[in-house]
Amino acid sequence: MLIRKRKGWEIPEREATPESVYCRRREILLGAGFLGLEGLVPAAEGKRPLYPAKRNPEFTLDRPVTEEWAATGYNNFYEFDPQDKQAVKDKVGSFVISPWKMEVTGLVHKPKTFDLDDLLDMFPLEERLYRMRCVEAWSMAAPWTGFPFSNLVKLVEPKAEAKYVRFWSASKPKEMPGMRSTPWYPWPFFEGLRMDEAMNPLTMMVTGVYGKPLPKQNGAPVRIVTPWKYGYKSPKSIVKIEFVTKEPPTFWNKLQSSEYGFYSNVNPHKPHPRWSQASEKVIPNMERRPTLLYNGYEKYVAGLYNGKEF
Ligand SMILES: Nc1nc2c(c(=O)[nH]1)N[C@H]1C(S)=C(S)[C@@H](COP(=O)(O)O)O[C@H]1N2
Ligand SMILES: [Mo]
Repeated sequence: MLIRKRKGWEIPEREATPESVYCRRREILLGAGFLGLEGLVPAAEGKRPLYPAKRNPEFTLDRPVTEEWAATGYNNFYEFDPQDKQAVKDKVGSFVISPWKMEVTGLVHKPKTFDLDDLLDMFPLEERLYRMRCVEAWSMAAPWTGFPFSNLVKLVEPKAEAKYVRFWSASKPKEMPGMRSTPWYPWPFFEGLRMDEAMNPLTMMVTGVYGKPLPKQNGAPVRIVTPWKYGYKSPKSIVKIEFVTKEPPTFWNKLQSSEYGFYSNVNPHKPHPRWSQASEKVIPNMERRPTLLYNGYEKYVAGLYNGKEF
């Protein structure tokens, strides 16, 4: 549900209410009528608006936020089009994203299948400005909305043997023309993170961008974002998450292990076998900028590694 940008005076209780309460949209909208907000919220359901979520000021950028038309019009989502990034947005029309179930299973004490609506009610949403770097060397910066993935991990209570997390994207060939045109790919798209990477405060479960629900081409209705890694470590349209003991296989590693490792941390000093990673091209104008180690997130993630995991 989209609403116009509110002015500060319109929701004084926003300041008076703890964030955790404010963002739970099934909370009764106390005083909404008094404040004249009936037209802005689905009062009949007693829900609060999810978007736009309050921006977390901790995450700042060294560059402008990519314009929305560019970030939602230039996409890697091979299930829809494995060649033309600008065509993905035009091929997602048949993709059904509601209802949506996401199963969380494996080595956990409390496995659970979430309905997307329930997931949205579970944790307060926040907006974060993150840089994003594709292994192909294009980059952008987007205002993602979601919650720390660690919130979900804690909720399902991983067992001590759980050392890695596996992710599976949706597999709906009837709705995904790129899957049909590339039957030789090992569909569905699958990815993974080490447990400490999954628990890192940077790792976000994302449901929105630009103050609205995620567009389909950006991974609706729910994806992961790991901004210190190349883009393919941020799987889109997730249907299943599994906690496992061993390092899981990943889609691009399975296809070409010499070019795409499990860690895939952004590193200007480690060239891709077929191109340099020393600089990146910022969409949409493709002006060059130097690539940053861990995409500029060294202070958050360098402690996870011994310096060799790239
Ligand atoms: N399921 C799935 N997830 C995916 C991909 C994909 O093809 N399929 N592409 C990845 C790659 S290579 C990148 S760079 C990012 C792009 O995200 P964006 O289109 O939102 O910028 O999504 C990642 N997640
Ligand atoms: Mo990518």
